[in-house]
Parts: sequence; structure tokens; C-alpha cells
Amino acid sequence: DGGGDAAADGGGSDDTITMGFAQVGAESGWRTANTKNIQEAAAEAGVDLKFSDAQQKQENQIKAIRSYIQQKVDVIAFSPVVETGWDAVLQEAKRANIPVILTDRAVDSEDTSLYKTFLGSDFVEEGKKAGQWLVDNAADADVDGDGDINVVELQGTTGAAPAIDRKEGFEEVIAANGEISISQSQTGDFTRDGGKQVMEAFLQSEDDIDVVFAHNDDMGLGAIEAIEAAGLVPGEDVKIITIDAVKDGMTALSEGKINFIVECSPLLGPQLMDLAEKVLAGEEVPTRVVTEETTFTPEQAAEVLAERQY
Ligand code: GYE
Repeated sequence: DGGGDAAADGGGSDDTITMGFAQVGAESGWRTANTKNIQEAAAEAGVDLKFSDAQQKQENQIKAIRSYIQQKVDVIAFSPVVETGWDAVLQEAKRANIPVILTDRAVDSEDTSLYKTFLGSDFVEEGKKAGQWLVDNAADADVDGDGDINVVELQGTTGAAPAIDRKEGFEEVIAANGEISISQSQTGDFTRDGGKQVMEAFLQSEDDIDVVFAHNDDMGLGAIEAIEAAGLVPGEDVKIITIDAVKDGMTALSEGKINFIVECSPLLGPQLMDLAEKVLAGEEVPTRVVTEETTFTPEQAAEVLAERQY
């Protein structure tokens, strides 16, 4: 269609933008909402979107990016499943003169010329907000009243930016209260099933868990199933803090099964299309675009639930 050539030579007669998007997978409600939003925003902006789902495997994402390079798309966007190991394929894109936009998750490449910008949330900040709620509600969170607030952590995908950063932010803030500590921390890979299985194991290995900090709603929802199966009441016998604020999470929050959710917005599509257009028009774009987000208590969740789109 000539779109790729237009990018390579800095402009041409065909001004339809072709974008290759390498998605992480379909591991969570967040991801499903993110995919839908990107597809809708592309259609809205008249961007020809080539989309691939890597099923949470880096090798699949690398293959998808290589195929986009071969197809000479105008721009590549992707959400890196893990932070490391991208330099080689990003160098290939750079040599082919195809700009790359990081969406949602970051890479740890030292050479920042390998991508134009990074659009997404501040995950450290999200972890801090989760930790701050716990510090502020420490008295309530000592469910068994033994003077120790025993937290178990359900981590996201090992090596993924949101897993690394959310852990870091949370730990930094809870250090302010000597009674709060994390007794066990394991990955549930951002899935509901993963969260359920890891929580089952946690519950078997200790009986004084006060709090679950889950790196996303889906794992928190899986933990709820495990807690209920153990004959305990989620939100009361075990306090639950999660991140995302997708509809299923907000529903559980409004029912009191989750106690606090830090929002992470999946609605990155319109900003992504906008950035792609600017990059291809040769305009300056900021190297970092941070998504704006809030937090929700059960009362706040109940108020907004009906209008929640995802
Ligand atoms: O929190 C989780 C998803 O990268 C921000 O990935 C995203 C995370 C999100 O699987 O639900």
C-alpha cells in the first residue's frame, strides 16, 4: 500500500498510517479492555492496525515485531511482556527506519533512541498508593489483632515492569510502619487462575494472613475464590488491595470483598494514535506520557460502577 515507504522516505501520497501492534496477551480484564480500546481508537483515527496476541510469551512478541518490520509498517507499538531482552529487535526496527512507541509497559534498554516515547501508567506510584492505603488503615488491617500486619503479595508476571515497579512502590511506603511486613510473595502471572492457585498455597502454609496485596484485580478475584473456599470472608477476615479497577474488580469492591483498588487505566488507544500521527509527521513528542489515575474505596466504587465501561 505504500504506507511503509511513506514512513521510510518521510512522506508520500498515501497518508493512511499502518501500525503494527504487538500485544502481551489476553491475561486479564485490563488487557481485554486495552485491546478493545486500541482497536476502536485505530478505526476511529483511520489507522490500519495489524494486531497480534503474544500469549504472554516474549518470543512471540519478537516474532510479531520482526514480521511488522518485514511488512514495512509505518509505526510499531507494543506492550513489552517483560522489561529485558528487546535491544536486538528494536535495533532492527531502527535500521528499517520504523519508529517504535512503547505502550503500557517499559523496556529497560539503556539506548533510549530505540523508541520514540513511552505511553502508560506510573507503576511505582500505583504501588505507593496501595501501600499508603494500608499504612493509613493499619489498625483495621490487623484483622487478628496480634499487633502484626501480615501481608501476602500476588505479583504480576515475573520481570514485567508493572510487577517490578508496583512491588517497589508498595514496599517503600509500608516501610513507614514497623508492624506491616510481607511474609510471602509469589507470581500469579496477572491471571485469575494464577491468583487463586498461589493464594491457596499461601493459605495452606500460614493461618494468620491479614492482607493480600494483588498486583491486579484478576489475581485478587482469584484470591477471593481461594479465601472463600477456605471458609473465610474476603474483605473482612482477609483485607484485599488490588490495582486496575476493571468492572469485575469494582463490583467485588462495591460488595466489600475487596477493600481498596488503585486505578490503572487501559484506555491508551486514543493517545497512542495521536502520538503515532505526530511521530510520523515529524513533530516532537514527549519521551514519557503518563496516564492519569485515581483510587477507589467500596463507597466510591458503588457510585461509579453503573457507568464503568470496562
Ligand atoms: O495491571 C494487568 C495486566 O501492564 C498495566 O497488565 C498492565 C497490567 C495490568 O495484565 O492487569
